[in-house]
Amino acid sequence: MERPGAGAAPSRPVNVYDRAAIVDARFRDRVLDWSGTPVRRDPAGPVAAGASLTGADLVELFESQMLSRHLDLYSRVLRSRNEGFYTIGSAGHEGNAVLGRLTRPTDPAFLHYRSGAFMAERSRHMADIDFVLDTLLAQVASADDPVSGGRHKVWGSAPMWVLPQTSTIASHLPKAVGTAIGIRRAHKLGRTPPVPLDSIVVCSFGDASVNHSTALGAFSAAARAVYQQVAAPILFVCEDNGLGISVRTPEGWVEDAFARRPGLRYFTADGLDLVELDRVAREAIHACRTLVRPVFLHLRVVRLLGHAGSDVELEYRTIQEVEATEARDPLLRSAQLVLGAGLLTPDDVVERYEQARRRVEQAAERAVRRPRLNTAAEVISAVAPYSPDRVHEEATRPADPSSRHRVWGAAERFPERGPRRHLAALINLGLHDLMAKYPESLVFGEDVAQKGGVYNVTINLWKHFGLARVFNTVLDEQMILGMAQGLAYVGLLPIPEIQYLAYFHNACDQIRGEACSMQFFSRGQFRNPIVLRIASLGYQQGFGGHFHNDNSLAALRDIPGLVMACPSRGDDAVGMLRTAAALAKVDGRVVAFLEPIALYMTRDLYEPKDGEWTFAYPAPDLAVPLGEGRAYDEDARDLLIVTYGNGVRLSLRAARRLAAERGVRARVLDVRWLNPLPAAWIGRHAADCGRVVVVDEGRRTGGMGEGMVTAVVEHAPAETRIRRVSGEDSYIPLGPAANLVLPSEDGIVEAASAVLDAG
Ligand SMILES: Cc1ncc(C[n+]2csc(CCOP(=O)(O)OP(=O)(O)O)c2C)c(N)n1
Ligand SMILES: [Mg+2]
Repeated sequence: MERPGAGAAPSRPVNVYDRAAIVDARFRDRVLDWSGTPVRRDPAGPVAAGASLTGADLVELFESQMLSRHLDLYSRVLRSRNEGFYTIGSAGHEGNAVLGRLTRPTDPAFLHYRSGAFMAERSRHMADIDFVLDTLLAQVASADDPVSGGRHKVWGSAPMWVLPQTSTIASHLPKAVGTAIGIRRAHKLGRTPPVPLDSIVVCSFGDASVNHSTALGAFSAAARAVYQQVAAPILFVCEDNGLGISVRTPEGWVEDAFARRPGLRYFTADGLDLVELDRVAREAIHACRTLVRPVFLHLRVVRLLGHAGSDVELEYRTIQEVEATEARDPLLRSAQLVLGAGLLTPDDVVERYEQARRRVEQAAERAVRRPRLNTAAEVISAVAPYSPDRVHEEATRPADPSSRHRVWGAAERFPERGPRRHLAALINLGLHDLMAKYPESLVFGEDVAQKGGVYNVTINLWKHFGLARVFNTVLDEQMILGMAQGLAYVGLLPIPEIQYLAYFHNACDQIRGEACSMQFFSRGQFRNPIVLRIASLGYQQGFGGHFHNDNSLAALRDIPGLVMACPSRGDDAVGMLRTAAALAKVDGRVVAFLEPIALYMTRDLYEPKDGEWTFAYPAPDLAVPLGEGRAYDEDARDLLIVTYGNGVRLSLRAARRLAAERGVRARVLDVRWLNPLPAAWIGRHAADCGRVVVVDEGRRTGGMGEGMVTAVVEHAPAETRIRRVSGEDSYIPLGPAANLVLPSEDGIVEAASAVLDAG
């Protein structure tokens, strides 16, 4: 459909759907048509009576706005040439330049995807950064993109403390709150945070995003912190354009939902008017920084050029509405301010606008010639860094004796000199030693402090290390995991606990979408090392039903870069915890440490009171390296049983029966590390024995069994015979029926007989 674009010069026929061309042309036309009388202002003085903004500031802000706009316009050109791959822009939101200017480049920023002008302003502080070229390198997915190395178009920069965000709206809010709390917490613990102590955290998002449960949890946690006298200097910035793609935000909703919310200071400004915005943003930033508490800055903006380049706004908005919105273009408002204050003439403005266009065009032509990612190895190099020697060295480095003495008292009371204990007790002792070794470590979660956790695993930690290091959190798993990421960014070592595996699933995206993707999207420039303990798996004799016996591992297994550890006995757990902490410290890794609840208090293996499932505490210079499993009865060659967690104890019992009933000697492998699986090691043992039973407490579909069978297929001779015993594709029911859907000793013996009898 061709007709003269409304508002564009009639001599210039344009496609009514090409709003970018229309907005672009209208800007120049309106500026050149300007017929006001300037009131000349000294660039060094206020730009209007009573304004906090000077003329010189205004001109620079305006330049940043124009650069951001041209990046949006050119993203469409690159897209049409199939050379650019991202067209979500900042048009209409360019007022956020003010926040880029008024905050410091050391104020950590978690930004909305419409933050081009913010970035342009923040980069003014940085001599070595070419914001325009860097943005274009990201748009064209060049390997030279300084943030993600061509893995995504994100707003991010290590030197400017802008942490790259994923496209999942609202998912960045919990970690932003965690960072805000972490800065002072780190200082309180005697650490030097990587940013000044009076930093604030900037966290921006759209108006539709405020409704997301992830966002609401973060607002709640930040506001609640005020009631606990916990410093949480976070500046929430809601850039309210009234739309979430095509869905309207009801008039007045954001204001009414946040203006009177306890614990949040609310400010609002016309985000199109740099003079008003500068005044209000100064107040909001000042309040946040000096009161050290959360502030909600509500900016009323517009969205121009649709949601993204592919969005045809006219499908859900009338042309009149679109034109009325375009008439409110913030660049036109800034131009009017600049012209009205006599800082530039209309010709100057257009000249600068065209200069910005040329700068973007020239940078784009350079960007498209820069290298792309060419191999899978290059892409994944940022997913899971691993330095085995350094990790092992770190894991086996004991805490200095004086800090151990402080925890345990005399050397005779060091736990390695104590009796054999069950899993829960040994993990508890291991955590004490880890906290002694790493003064920057924190243990937190629901009920972990005075109560010591539901299963006493964290008992007494708070007495030794204080409530600043061992603390109960708000009951929100997304916030616990967000807090972990935020604390990690300021140099702390988070050891959060999730009370049950089912409740990890409740917040999985914080690990899947956020924590584990950070090194990928920042080429390792930002890391969020975390040792995440989760009480897991089944076999509580039907007690508590599914939610306390969750055996679903699929959602963890496929998270790129996530290490999964699952000890079956206390000494292994301690050694694996040491490696988990070392992986976090050395390589910035996220480790999910799955603790089988049913084994926490288990003491016996074969007979009541045999005490064979209690173990001695390993000396502090011992650790279990990543990927190293444990083999029981390595000389056995009749049968191999490959398993983990509760399956280890079941399999050892089944092996004893097989020996007694059939005279068969079975070797049992506890893989210990579920991801990455020690596949070649499994294959080697399978080759030795020729017959394999895989015992997987997880579900038949998506549990660990599929991976363990694949390990045998890929790493053992083709004639190796395999049977699999696994959980059913079901939730675990309450009461004794639980055993019907979980692998049993009988089931293992049966599978073993089948594989042995199969010839
Ligand atoms: C969790 C999640 N759900 C859906 C989407 C798809 N999506 C991307 S942007 C968007 C609308 C966001 O609107 P708003 O927060 O107002 O920001 P705006 O784009 O208007 O600036 C949606 C639904 C997403 N990115 N993340
Ligand atoms: Mg919106």
